[in-house]
Amino acid sequence: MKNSFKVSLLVFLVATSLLMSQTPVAKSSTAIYLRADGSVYPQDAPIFSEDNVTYILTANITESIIVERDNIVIDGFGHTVRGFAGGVGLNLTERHNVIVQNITVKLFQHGLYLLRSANITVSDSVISNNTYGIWFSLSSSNLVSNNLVTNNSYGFVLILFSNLNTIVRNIISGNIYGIRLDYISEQNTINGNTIKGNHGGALFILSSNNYIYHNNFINNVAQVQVSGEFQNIWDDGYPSGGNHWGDHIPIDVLSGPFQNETGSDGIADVPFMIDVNNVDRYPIVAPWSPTAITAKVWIKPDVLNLGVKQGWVAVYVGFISDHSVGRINVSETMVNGTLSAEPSLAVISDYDGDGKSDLAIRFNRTLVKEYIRSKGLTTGDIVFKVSGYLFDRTPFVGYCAIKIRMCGDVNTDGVVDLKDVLVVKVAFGSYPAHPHWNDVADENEDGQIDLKDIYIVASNYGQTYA
Ligand SMILES: [Ca+2]
Ligand SMILES: [Ca+2]
Ligand SMILES: [Ca+2]
Ligand SMILES: [Ca+2]
Repeated sequence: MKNSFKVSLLVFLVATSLLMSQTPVAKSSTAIYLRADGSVYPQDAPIFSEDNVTYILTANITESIIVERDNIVIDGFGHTVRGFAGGVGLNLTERHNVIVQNITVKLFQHGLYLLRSANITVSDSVISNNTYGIWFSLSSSNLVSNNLVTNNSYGFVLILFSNLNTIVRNIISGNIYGIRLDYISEQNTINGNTIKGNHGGALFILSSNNYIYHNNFINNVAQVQVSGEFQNIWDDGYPSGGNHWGDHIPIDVLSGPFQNETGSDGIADVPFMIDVNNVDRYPIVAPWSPTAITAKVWIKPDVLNLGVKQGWVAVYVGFISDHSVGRINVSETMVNGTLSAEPSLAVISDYDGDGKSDLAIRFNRTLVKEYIRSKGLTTGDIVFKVSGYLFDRTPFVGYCAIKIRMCGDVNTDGVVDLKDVLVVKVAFGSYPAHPHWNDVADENEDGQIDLKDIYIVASNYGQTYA
């Protein structure tokens, strides 16, 4: 009773202080702006961009970065954004499709601030000595991976309906609280992290249906606290397993989904109870290893016509290491953490002819197109991250860029005009083995270039795409 009262009081106090800190103040005189039009203000700020898509820090800075542009990459190039115990390091309010990588953000009130933000990726960065390392409010479908999050008051805060975020393979150490989920933040995945030496490893308030598995909880004063009767999912079933609980030395002489068969299996014989609603049924005995295998990835078609309705997008995966692609669990393989493969259509061949097998996996083209369109993209390059697991839970990841275009825009320059007609005209009458064959001219993808293709270009004539 005494303890639960203390926890409730603590929760109340912290919740009050969190809610009061909702709106960070950044002084405009100490901020660098990445403007919606692509420009950087002030002009002499040490942030360089050649294409207004990738922004590179060329020096350490002591200003906040206020991001007003979507669909960009901010690469710190190893540099530091340093505050003075107040303000916001990177303000990503209402941003979409922003990648932040290779940056150190320290000594701010909010290191990275997400409010009504989606599809933000934060990776390969150091987030340290902030009050709130990464703050998510009303922000969903973001990815935070491979970061060192250390010595903050709170490493992560997900609050106010921040759902479907993925926190994966981070080292979260030396914070007062490693991760805090609060006020109806649900269906977040916390996977493959090492959560070590924090006062509280993870704190869940008014939040349920989050997936927490394959993390290492080591030497936190309180590994996990859950307030009230909220249920979260603490394992990935059998034999995939749950989390490694460093302070819990498990007995492992039995195996099987009910742990009633003879023989050890790397899964504790007894579940790990956080409370009655929060049980890791299959704690893993050894620490989870977060190292992902690097995959080579190719995608076909490599110019994807968003106007074509039917068919598949084929993804080919090969490994540089000695791992076998035959060990890939196809049903868990994803594009950009969102799109699932069609497991029945996987085939092994040697796609690039290097003597090592590659796995071909198919993704429903309509779903791929919907995904791309949901990001507001119609023309240009898109990077697909292909990731998944081998059957032994070893993760793999690889990347591939393809071009996308709309119907009629054969040369992918964002406008349907005479140039597109000419490309089709040059290839007119051809088929795949023909010397004049050009697959981008085959608008309807029926294996021949004829009047139907001319018709599609003509009927889209004059269209422009952003
Ligand atoms: Ca066992
Ligand atoms: Ca190969
Ligand atoms: Ca064109
Ligand atoms: Ca055709």
